[in-house]
Amino acid sequence: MNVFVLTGAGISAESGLGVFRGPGAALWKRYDPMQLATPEAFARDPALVHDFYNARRNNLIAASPNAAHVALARLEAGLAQRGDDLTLVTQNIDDLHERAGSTGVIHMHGELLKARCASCGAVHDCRDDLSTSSPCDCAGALRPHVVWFGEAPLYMDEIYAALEAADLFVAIGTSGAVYPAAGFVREARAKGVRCCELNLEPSENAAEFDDRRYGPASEIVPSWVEEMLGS
Ligand code: BV8
Ligand code: ZN
Repeated sequence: MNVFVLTGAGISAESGLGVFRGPGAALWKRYDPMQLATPEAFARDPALVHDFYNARRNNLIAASPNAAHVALARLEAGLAQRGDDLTLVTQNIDDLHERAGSTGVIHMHGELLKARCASCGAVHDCRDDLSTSSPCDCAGALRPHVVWFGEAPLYMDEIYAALEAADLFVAIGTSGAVYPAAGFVREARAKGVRCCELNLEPSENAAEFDDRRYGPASEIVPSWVEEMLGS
């Protein structure tokens, strides 16, 4: 059995990381992610965009994975033990899945703890604040290694291959507002794959799901994983 899980900001909400929409979005008092997560914003005011990501990076470093992240790591190990497979694709740029023990996490929107050189394209680990004077070894300027609105998401070939092979599609903590991620459920449905939504409240594409469970991820994801591994 091949399980495809797509996670969004909601799975990290109870770890104290901001969500973009819906309950908890008020966390972004000082910054509007929709305005700042764009190449245009970075070109216009790189220092402000660096501040936005520096604040999130420091918040992430102080945060911890929650029971939902831990449950998905348990699911990966449990499925592998019985010869089944989990593909975990996340829209999130945090490393909480990895810190909870998940491996091979596909970060389609990039990673907050990495920086990319605008000149040579090199990707560096990054746990410190970035600024307009953060040079790469090649002396080029560094930007967050993050996919902004209008930029191409990463690993799309790998993602569509995993979608093609999936027997079960599960979306966790995502509003279904951002494409192409929001379209994955339609790809899965078109192949007759069973689709399940785990969220605090119905997402924009809730109607596309066969099975819908609502509640905080830290509660509904562990119970769903227990069911999956018990089955
Ligand atoms: C692209 C990184 C093309 C930055 C992000 C149709 C097709 C293709 C593109 C488009 C299209 N229509 C529009 C577009 C353009 C755009 C788009 O989708 N715009 C939207 C606003 C309409 N898409 C793009 O620009 C994408 N690029 O398509 O390029 C292309 C292709 C090839 C070649 C060249 C170009 C790129 C989008 C990526 C943008 N970057 N993140 C950063 O993080 O700063 S997206 C950003 O939104 C985050 O990654 C976030 O995760 C993501 C999606 O949001 P969600 O994860 O769903 O989170 P959200 O806050 O929305 O919702 C939270 C959910 O959690 C809610 O449902 C809530 O109920 C739930 N929740 C809250 N608390 C809990 C909870 N659930 C459980 N428990 C809780 N406790
Ligand atoms: Zn460089």
